[in-house]
Amino acid sequence: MNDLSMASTATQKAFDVQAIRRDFPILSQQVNGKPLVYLDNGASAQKPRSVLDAMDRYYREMHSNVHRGAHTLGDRATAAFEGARETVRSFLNAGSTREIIWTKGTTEAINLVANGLAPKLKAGDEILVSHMEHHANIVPWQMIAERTGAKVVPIQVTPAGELDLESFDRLLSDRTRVLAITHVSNVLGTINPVNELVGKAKARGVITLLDGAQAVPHFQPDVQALDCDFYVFSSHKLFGPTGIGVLYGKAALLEDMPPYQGGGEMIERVSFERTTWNVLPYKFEAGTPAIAEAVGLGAAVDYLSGLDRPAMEAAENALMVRANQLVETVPGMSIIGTAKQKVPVMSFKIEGLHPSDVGTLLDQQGIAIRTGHHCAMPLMDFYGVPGTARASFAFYNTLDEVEQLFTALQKIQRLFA
Ligand code: C6P
Repeated sequence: MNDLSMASTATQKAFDVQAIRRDFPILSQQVNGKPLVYLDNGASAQKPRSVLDAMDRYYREMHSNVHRGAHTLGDRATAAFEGARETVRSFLNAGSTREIIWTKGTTEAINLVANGLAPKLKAGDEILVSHMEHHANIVPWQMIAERTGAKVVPIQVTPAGELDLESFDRLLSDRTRVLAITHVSNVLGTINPVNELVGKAKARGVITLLDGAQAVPHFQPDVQALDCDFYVFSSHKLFGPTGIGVLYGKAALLEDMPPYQGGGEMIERVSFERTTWNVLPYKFEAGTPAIAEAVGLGAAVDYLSGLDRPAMEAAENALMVRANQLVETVPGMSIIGTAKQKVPVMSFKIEGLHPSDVGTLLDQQGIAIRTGHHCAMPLMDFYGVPGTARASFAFYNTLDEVEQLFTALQKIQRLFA
């Protein structure tokens, strides 16, 4: 073991990853006769017992509809639901729970904002995105562009997978109305310099949206310090349940936007002559919400808050360091995305092997990764590949699992490349 990997082992011990793993029941199973090595956290992360228990307890002891019932269960459900909103507000350091809107996930949150901003857009306006966006932060804007005559303009990336800041400076202009950009790339792991981007955009009066789907599982954003107008993420990547996500938006902008969907809950008063909207955040929450899921997300945030965050980030970094060291042990393997600032996400290809075959062969050894275009086709086109294999790590992964991944890749390369 060299100095770096000894330091990595020490970091993992300090973090006590084995104790953490015991909080995640799903991790202790066998898959295809081998202990599960779950390295598909970027697609969806696993849930700690406290999340499962919170949702179970919610259904056993307090389920009812929220904001409606004149009875005790209704009050309990509402308190749990709104308590989760406060937990998320605090996690993001938003100024008010009025600025925390529940959505189905990142995708719905971006669609909501794109639709809400449509009345502000006209022919000739530009919406700046980047070449490394997930489709969820491209397609909704294209749909709005089609409706309004605005144009979606991509900021270039460099071959290393960093945002090309010269391209950004060149493209940010008087025509730019919206900057919608990912905080962290799901394919490359790149952490974008969002403070700088938002600062420059704001100086020109541009509305800013940050896609935090891949950021929040690794670090805690502060939306007031970022000063972005919107910040969005999904619960299921943040160790919470599926079916719920968050839109943070500055109250003044949200007030100014029309509702996204109509129905119950989002109204103040309905008549056939004139219907008026509810106050924030309910104006954007038509229909019965995902109550148990909100409770589960609140429990996930509480779980994360209980961890030693700096130790967690150091442990994740140690996984990435070790993975990078091992790349040269697999002949023909190369990494796509070598930005200086990265979360532990490793997209790779191996000469002579199709990514989907790599995924299938790893699965036979109990190792779960993701393969394909990762809903980032423009980025695949940029690198001239149909897809990549991607191992995405979470704080509950171990150095031993990194070693297992590479031992398996070496074997696959020897037998099949
Ligand atoms: N990326 C991945 O394997 P939803 O599906 O709404 O929860 O999240 C969409 C989304 C938006 N932005 C980014 C940066 C994302 O990574 C994702 C989801 C998963 O990379 C599934 S495609």
